[in-house]
Amino acid sequence: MSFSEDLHAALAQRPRRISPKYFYDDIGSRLFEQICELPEYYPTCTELALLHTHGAEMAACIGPRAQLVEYGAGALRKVRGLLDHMQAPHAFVPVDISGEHLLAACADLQLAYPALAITPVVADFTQPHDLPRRPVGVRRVGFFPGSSIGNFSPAEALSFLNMAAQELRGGGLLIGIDLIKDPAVLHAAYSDAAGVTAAFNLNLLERARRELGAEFDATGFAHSAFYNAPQQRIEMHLMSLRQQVLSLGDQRYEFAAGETLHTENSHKYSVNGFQEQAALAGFSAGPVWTDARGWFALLWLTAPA
Ligand code: AVI
Repeated sequence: MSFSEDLHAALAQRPRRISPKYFYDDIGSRLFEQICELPEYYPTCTELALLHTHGAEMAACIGPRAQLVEYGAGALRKVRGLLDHMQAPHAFVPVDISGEHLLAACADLQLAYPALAITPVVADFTQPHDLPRRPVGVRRVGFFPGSSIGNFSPAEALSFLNMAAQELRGGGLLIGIDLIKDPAVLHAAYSDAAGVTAAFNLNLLERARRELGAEFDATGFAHSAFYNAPQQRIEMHLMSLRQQVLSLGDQRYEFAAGETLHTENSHKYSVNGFQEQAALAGFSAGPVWTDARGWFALLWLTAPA
């Protein structure tokens, strides 16, 4: 489905909701990089610190001569914490849907690791995809940092884990998850003082204006982010501040005051709860690395044989 088809479908249904994948056009991707630098957005710096401090232990789990597959590779900053310690890596295989960004990030990485075989795969890793062949004696290991799995629904998360368990048979998965914590910390992280997350959320509508000619009053929508405790997730919405109409193509979509377009879920986990989910897909739990505040975790999961 295209952005246009998905947006029409999202606006026609109640409650209104759309996939967060539409955040990431060029402007949205740049805004996300800015979010990662915000003082309130702890996941990025916490995970980078874990990789920096425990990279050697993680590389020991990965083992020698591994084919390392990164799912949804962004700027390829985090993998450096592993590559610095991995023993004779066979290849690094970043998989990402955005070919242009992926190739640019690979070129940068190659400069820093000239001897590393980098084989980018331009694909949506949530859909069936091909990976480079894995020679006999080479272990395939997945890397899925950033708690990106938190943006999947529980069913999507399980289907990712099922796919990964098959693709990584005989190897393992190193995955970052954001942990359940004081909602005040979460609220600050998803409604930052500088308003970058608000701009990131509102960019979805701006993108619809740029790409699809959508017409609406930008001052009529506000960023809304809150922790839904029973569902253990941050929800992001675009909330209509008054009764208004958004036009898309030849359709007019009415918004009541307070009505929202639900744009993202960001699930938070307990370590045990996540390990139980992974076990349903056939993974067995291994070492876990968390920060002193217990806000974020990297988990090693052994794939089925
Ligand atoms: C990409 N993903 C893991 C981010 C998150 O925290 O769920 C996206 C994000 N949304 C708002 N801020 C960051």
